[in-house]
Amino acid sequence: MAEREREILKARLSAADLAKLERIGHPELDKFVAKYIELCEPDKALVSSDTPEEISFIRGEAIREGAERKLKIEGHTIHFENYDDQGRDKANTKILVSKMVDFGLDLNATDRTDAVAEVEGLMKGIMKGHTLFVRFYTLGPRNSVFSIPCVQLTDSAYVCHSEDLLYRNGYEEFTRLGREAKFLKFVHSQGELERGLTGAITKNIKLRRIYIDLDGQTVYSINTQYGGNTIGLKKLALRFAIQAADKEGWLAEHMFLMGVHGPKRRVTYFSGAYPSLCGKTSTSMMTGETIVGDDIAYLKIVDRQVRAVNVEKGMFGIIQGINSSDDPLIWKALHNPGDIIFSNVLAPEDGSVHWQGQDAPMPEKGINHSGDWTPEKKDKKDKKIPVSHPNARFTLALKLLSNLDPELDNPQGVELGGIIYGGRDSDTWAPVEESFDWTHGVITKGGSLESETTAATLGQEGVREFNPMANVDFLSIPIGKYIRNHLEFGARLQNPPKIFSVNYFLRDKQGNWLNQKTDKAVWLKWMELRVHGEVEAIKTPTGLIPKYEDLKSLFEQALKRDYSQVDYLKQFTIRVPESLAKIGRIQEIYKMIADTPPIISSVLAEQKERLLEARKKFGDYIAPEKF
Ligand code: SPV
Ligand code: MN
Repeated sequence: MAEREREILKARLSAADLAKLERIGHPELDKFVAKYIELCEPDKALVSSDTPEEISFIRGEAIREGAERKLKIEGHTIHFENYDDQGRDKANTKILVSKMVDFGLDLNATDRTDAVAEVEGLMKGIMKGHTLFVRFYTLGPRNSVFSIPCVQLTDSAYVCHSEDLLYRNGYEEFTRLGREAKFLKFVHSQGELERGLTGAITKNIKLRRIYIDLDGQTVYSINTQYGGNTIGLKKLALRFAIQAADKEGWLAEHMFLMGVHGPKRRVTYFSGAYPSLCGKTSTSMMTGETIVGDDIAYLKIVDRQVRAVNVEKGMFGIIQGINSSDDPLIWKALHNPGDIIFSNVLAPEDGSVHWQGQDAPMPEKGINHSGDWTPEKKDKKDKKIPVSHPNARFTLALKLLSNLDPELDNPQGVELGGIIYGGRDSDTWAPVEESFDWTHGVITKGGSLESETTAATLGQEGVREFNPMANVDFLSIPIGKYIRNHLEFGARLQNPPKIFSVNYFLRDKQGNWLNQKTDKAVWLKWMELRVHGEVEAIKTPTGLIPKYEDLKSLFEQALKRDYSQVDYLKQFTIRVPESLAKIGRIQEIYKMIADTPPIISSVLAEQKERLLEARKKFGDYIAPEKF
């Protein structure tokens, strides 16, 4: 270790902890740790080599610091953030670039030199009175072509606790790789804390900054506590992974990964990309299937097949709406002993928790994301404050779930049979539809994904937002390039996974939902059969849809429910005006995006032609039997 770094580190680290860094022996790592110790001035720093004692000590620190409180079920804790810090801060999350690039869409990029100077200025002395934790993790399974080593510096024991649940510990991997390790760097500080009813909360929300330095492969996150802003390995690392994937010819996606169980014990793996709050986690948790992951997957080509891994090993899931009938497996995990963090839900005095959409009577009072709470409490805009925040979450390791797929840690990943894209769409897409081929799927499904805004995000409800591959919030390369990479990826495959769309949010003209939450179990079974060519489909202008008889028997098998022809007709009628309007919107967007692959406009134009033809023959709303 260089003398200068040794001096700085010695002042804040125990001899044993210094030795942990020396065992890795990576000069860039030493420099990184020393630099931020010098700048942020924590009272002390701890290096963890991932022993159970260290991990349990840090977990205890989260409680001692006031970031978490114990609940009555063994292993459960509750954590709160500042009332204005309970979601991803898109405005203050910026990607730093040394040369301005035309990304096609506004990705909130800014000049690197100025932004680094700004954020480092704000970081001066920011950890005074705090302990800095130095932690090692890997994205993806260890010792695998998929894995990416990461170093997290944070003064939050809650962030460490969350990462211990969500990611594979990486100290061993760093010692194995030594100075060969090419790693991603994350530095986080909660900033100055305010102590109140909800614990130790970040005070200076106005100085919240989440800066992703693409050239420096470093993320700065300060004055925030919400996991999506602070847990470096989650969406912050995804920006780097997308860049690496772009350079190396693979895909880094906002996708679940699950095993769908077909006839004769066959398991077919699917990945699925949906914007936040569109049913991604609940799909991956369908009863009867097995989960590999619910949020981020890496896809690589091995022997001309797609193999995929879950980047994580835990779940940071939305808790709103989780109840014993719709999500029985999560519900069970949340009501049994185990290491679980609840955030921004209601904590009544008896040590239980309560959230919106739970099937239990609502408590009269308690402490929630807004502080002291009763059902009458209103916010500054005179709106009733719900019992829990719409983005309230639970964090747990997947091993707590009874439906965990055995392949989670397979360093080779799983072979992918199908890819699903889903958004919140009240009037256009059918509940499930297969694309004609890879290119058609990339362009008209993933690349045309839109989602209607919900009450969970700021701004107007029901506005359609373009969100290609549900990954737009995390892109770090030009959008045209990103889509092109998908097209080229498919061209290298012998037998590409089938691409499907799903829509759980279809309504009739009166605004009634056309599906029940559990219907997705049937769509999954149908897609599984399609991957193996075991069920026929109807060819419509927009894709391939199920036949009534097949769904009827799948509803019977999977849900023990009768499925009527009337329901089928409502759900699968081709809605020509809405489909044409959608193509129009998507065409307009791609026209404005530089470097759009020309095939996008021809595939969309062909789809439009097919719809116009059909309209001539059959009118605006066409029953599937017409095709
Ligand atoms: C999402 O919003 O898509 C999440 C949670 O998975 S966050 O970590 O905030 O991205
Ligand atoms: Mn997500």
